[in-house]
Amino acid sequence: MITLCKFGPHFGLPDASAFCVKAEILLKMAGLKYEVDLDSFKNAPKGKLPYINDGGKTVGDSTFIRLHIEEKYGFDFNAGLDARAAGIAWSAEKMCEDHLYWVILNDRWKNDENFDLGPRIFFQAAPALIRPIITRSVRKQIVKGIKTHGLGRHSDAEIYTLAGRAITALADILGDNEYFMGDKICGVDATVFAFIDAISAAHFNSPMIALVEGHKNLAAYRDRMRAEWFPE
Ligand SMILES: N[C@@H](CCC(=O)N[C@@H](CS)C(=O)NCC(=O)O)C(=O)O
Repeated sequence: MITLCKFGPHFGLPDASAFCVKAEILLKMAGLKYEVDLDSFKNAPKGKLPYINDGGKTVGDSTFIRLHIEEKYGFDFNAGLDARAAGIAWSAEKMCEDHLYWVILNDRWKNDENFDLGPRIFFQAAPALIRPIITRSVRKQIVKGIKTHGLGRHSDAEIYTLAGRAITALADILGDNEYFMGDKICGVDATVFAFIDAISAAHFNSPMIALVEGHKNLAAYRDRMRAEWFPE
């Protein structure tokens, strides 16, 4: 049996982390049975979620989970894509994970109002006496990480200019397709959906909502994917 370790649904999203949503869709897409564990962050092999335990083997990181499914179960997440399409799909996936991810972090962790609406809940389990210290220290560390990455050195206006270009690029690749790369679902859909859904979450206040809604095809794709993979 496969166990998927993730954070759990928050903020009106299937999971607080887009990487966990991606991993869960990949498991579903491959038709694998799995159970969910929301309480094992402490055992994460890379200190991050998601990870899976598959019959005693632990695999950390959503992309390595994908590779594990491909290798162990022979499922081809690129089925039907030629080399050029597979290249575009991989580039789009990494633009979501290594670029838009930082915009999501910036929106949720730097902005005071969004921090109170979102990440602050992760510290509720900490003892009341030290909760403010832990909350402040982790928040400071994450905001520093966004700066170290580089995105955090831009003004908000500059960040949303860059993010807007990335959203437009995704909307342009999607075009009138049913799925991201055409009429058939493939691995990249798990990632693009997860990040578009997270970045446009109505729970938070962000210009990203209007940027996504401004692309009718992308917003409709997000809604279709949500209905298909998380009907609950
Ligand atoms: N490259 C990883 C990224 C996973 C990741 O960044 N997870 C974040 C949540 S979005 C996490 O677990 N953060 C907790 C921490 O850093 O302490 C993947 O694809 O799974």
